[in-house]
Amino acid sequence: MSDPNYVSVVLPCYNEKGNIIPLIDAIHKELNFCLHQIVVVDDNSPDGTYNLVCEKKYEFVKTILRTTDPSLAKSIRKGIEEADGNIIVVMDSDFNHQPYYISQMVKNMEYYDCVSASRFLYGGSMQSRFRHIASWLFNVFVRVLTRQSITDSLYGFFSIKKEVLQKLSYDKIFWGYGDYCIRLMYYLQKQNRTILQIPVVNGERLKGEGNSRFIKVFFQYTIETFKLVLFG
Ligand SMILES: Nc1nc2c(ncn2[C@@H]2O[C@H](COP(=O)(O)OP(=O)(O)OP(=O)(O)O)[C@@H](O)[C@H]2O)c(=O)[nH]1
Ligand SMILES: [Mg+2]
Repeated sequence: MSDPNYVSVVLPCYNEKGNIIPLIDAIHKELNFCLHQIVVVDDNSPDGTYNLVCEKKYEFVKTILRTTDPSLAKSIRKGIEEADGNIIVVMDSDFNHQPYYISQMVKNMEYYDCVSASRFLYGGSMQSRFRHIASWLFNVFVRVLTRQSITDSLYGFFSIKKEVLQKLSYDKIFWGYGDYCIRLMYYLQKQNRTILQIPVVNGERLKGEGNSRFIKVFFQYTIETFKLVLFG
């Protein structure tokens, strides 16, 4: 804990057996300039993701198996709580969030409380035109409603100081799916935290199937954004 650059990368995963090992290796390589740890939080994936990671016996990987109450956001919370680092990186486990960006995120933590990846800054992008436009529009909606300025509150790829996270109420943020990120960015901006946004290109999922709940989650995210603004 005393090293100012001890980075914990939290990887929530569900059925990512084809992605998790190449991702761990890529992150380990990317962070070779600093002390780091990877925290894998698996929601009891039927495809054996958890055992696959355990079998590797990486000394820099902490593995957490959740067996009740599956939830992306609750997995991330668990990973944060179990992380030993003072800088936390949160990212997906399927290469949609590219490991290439982690080092510039971590290096900028010297100057900022949080570094947030954005697909909607000049230089950022996403392959699917439909998802790109829908996510952009939704982010505009969030900005108008909250009167805040982060350009991508949905992406869920960021680094943050643990001490900054600890000043927030985890119970108010970490539940549900990707909507936790809207709440996290909202409360960080309310506390006037310094946030650097960096443009990122969304990566291709390496293996397996992602979730196809795109329309459904947007409906849920809309309700959650209204609740956030109305009731804090
Ligand atoms: N622990 C945990 N992880 C989850 C859960 N659902 C999804 N994940 C992980 O969260 C990340 C994002 O989920 P995806 O299914 O890739 O969602 P997506 O990126 O919108 O979908 P694709 O574009 O199709 O990849 C991935 O790393 C998943 O493995 C869950 O219920 N629990
Ligand atoms: Mg994905």
